[in-house]
Amino acid sequence: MTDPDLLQLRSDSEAAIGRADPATLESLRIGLLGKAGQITSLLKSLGGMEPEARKARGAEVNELKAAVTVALEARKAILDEAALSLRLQAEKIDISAPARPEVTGTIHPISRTIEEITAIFTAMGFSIKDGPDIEDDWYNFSALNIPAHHPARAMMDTFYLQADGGERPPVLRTHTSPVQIRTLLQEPPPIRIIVPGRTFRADHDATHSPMFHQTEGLVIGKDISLGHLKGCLIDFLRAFFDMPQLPVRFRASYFPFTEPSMEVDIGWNRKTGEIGKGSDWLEILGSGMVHPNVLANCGIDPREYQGFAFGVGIERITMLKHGIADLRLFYESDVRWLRHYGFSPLAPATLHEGI
Ligand code: 2NM
Repeated sequence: MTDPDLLQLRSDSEAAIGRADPATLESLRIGLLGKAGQITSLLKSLGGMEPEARKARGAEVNELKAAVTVALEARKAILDEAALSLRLQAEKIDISAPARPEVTGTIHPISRTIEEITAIFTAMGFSIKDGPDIEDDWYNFSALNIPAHHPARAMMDTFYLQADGGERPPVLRTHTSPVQIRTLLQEPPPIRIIVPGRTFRADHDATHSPMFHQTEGLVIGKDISLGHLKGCLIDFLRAFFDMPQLPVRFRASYFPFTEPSMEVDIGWNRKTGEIGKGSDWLEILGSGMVHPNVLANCGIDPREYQGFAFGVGIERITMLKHGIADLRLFYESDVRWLRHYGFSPLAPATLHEGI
């Protein structure tokens, strides 16, 4: 480059660029290389020149343009780098700072029991199902072989909802069995499910709550026997109470939806409340072979398929396992009670492997 004007422009530009902040840098770029920029105008002026002169002048102006472009890019890189390190500095995390005191919650004992029950049964190959809290009369009673005059349907036991004129009055489910019915209607056997969930009965005292929790189970296949029922429930109870030798007894009983039906008792000491010791028996769950009428109501041929079902009250077995005296405390949301009986969210369920 020989033209002193171009040399001057180059050194002035380079000096200004070298000091520029981001905004100034941009206006310098526009002033030099923008549509009406100085260097752009110089390039445009080449058009009116003689070929010889244009060639020499063009080389000079292009050299100027290249030098200014390099200077602009170099300055931009420096400014970007500075902005980044400023940001990194501002966003720096002091990993040596002491932790803020955390307020950790606890797992409610009901949730914990449901987790444990599902852990045990999923290890045995069961799947988990759920369904609506609001059912209708057919799913909750009729399909389960509970006839119209059965006392379980009485106004006293069941929360009936306003009927919309249809044939089937809506009710809050009194057990989770409607989900078993829905499954029997939807899926071909073999079936192996448990259904944990909320259930409702019009009943309220120290041992009954209008809302409580159940887990019911259902196994259907071509050759499921009472032996399977016994083995399954003995394994479950021994895993749940963490006692490989827990005494378990099956006692004949009656449910409309099973035949034969059996109440299941575990050994305990009535005086001390200790489970697994002593010579007394404590009723813990209900079970039986699914009644042929129930299978037929769901379109399954009872001559081809059979199976067993059972139901356990979550609150009840939670109270027994942890020595909780009053059912009502489960629902009071008293933080002191929850701190005492709740479980750490990080403590793993103890029974994942069954027994
Ligand atoms: C119990 C006791 C015995 C039961 C039966 C059924 C169904 F849908 F398969 F018929 N579900 N649950 C059952 C059987 C429930 O609870 C104490």
